[in-house]
Amino acid sequence: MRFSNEELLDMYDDIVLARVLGEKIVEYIFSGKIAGSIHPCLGQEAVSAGLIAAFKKSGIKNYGTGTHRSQTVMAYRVGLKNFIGELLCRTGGENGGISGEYHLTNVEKTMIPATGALGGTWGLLAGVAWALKAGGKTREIAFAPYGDGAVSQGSTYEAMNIAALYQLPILFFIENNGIAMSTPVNKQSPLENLADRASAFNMQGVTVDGNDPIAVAEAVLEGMELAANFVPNVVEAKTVRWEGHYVGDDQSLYRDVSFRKHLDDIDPVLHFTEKLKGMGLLDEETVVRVLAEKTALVESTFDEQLQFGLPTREQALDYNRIYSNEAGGEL
Ligand SMILES: Cc1ncc(C[n+]2csc(CCOP(=O)(O)OP(=O)(O)O)c2C)c(N)n1
Repeated sequence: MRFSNEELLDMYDDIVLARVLGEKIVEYIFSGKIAGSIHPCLGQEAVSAGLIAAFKKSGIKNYGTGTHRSQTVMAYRVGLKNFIGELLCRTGGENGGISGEYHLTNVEKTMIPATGALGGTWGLLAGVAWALKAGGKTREIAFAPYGDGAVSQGSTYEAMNIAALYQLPILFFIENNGIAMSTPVNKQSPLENLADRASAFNMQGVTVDGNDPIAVAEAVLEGMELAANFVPNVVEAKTVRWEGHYVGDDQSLYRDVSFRKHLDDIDPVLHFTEKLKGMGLLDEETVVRVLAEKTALVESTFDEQLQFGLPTREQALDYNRIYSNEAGGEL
């Protein structure tokens, strides 16, 4: 195993943070603290924890985003406070409340925004990878994530083709949660593993258990190392979406929800907790403490960010903050 005991405990911190953040987001949407629609990450926490562990360990700078369910990855890139501020569209957020969750941007912090129309982000990140290579950067890569539905957009194949042809430093990551809105994977693709599409571009494609943060972290570490050596590749992590597509979506209208009676069987947080207990790294006291700490952190950060106001009309419409103005002069 590549991860030290300390790193595994850090991974545990992140998987618990992902669970707490996911649960609080659902709770706060229903209580009206958060306005708008968010895609809950519940059930997919091992993916976020594994990604963050790989990012921390690799020593490779990666530009990108998270999928619209990996809120903890976005928070990792810009900081929890700045992420939650943006989620609440408050002026204390990373972009002063004008980007919201999905368009969070700070290139210095490696946070590249995702496109609202699915399919664009991989192309955009292939462009980032091109710029890194053209700029002579070493050990800097683009990290391009998508869900199982989004990877079937035609533009993703253009991005994979260009990446493979020009040997760009990019890792394409598929967070396969088994369903895209209401369409299960087996109704969208004839493939058992979506990473197999990589072979059409002469790239390596690896599929791992997305409910196991260590498996995700190991595969992503290897994928990042390849990308840093100008070998673009694909990693797919298979997991399960527990909730509706967005908070408030009644998934029983399109999906057999009987699996929810047996969530313990597939709960990534529970399984990782048991694993670390079995290794003698965790005891019940630490489990209780970490949960309490993460809950207090997330709650206090929401409370703090709620003290900030919403952007004014002038701030929201300030084109100089929305568009790059590298050409100089005021727009
Ligand atoms: C081009 C385009 N079509 C449709 C949508 C609406 N939409 C937003 S998320 C989503 C489902 C994406 O599924 P998947 O990629 O599997 O991610 P998941 O939501 O399961 O995490 C859809 C269809 C969109 N944003 N862009």
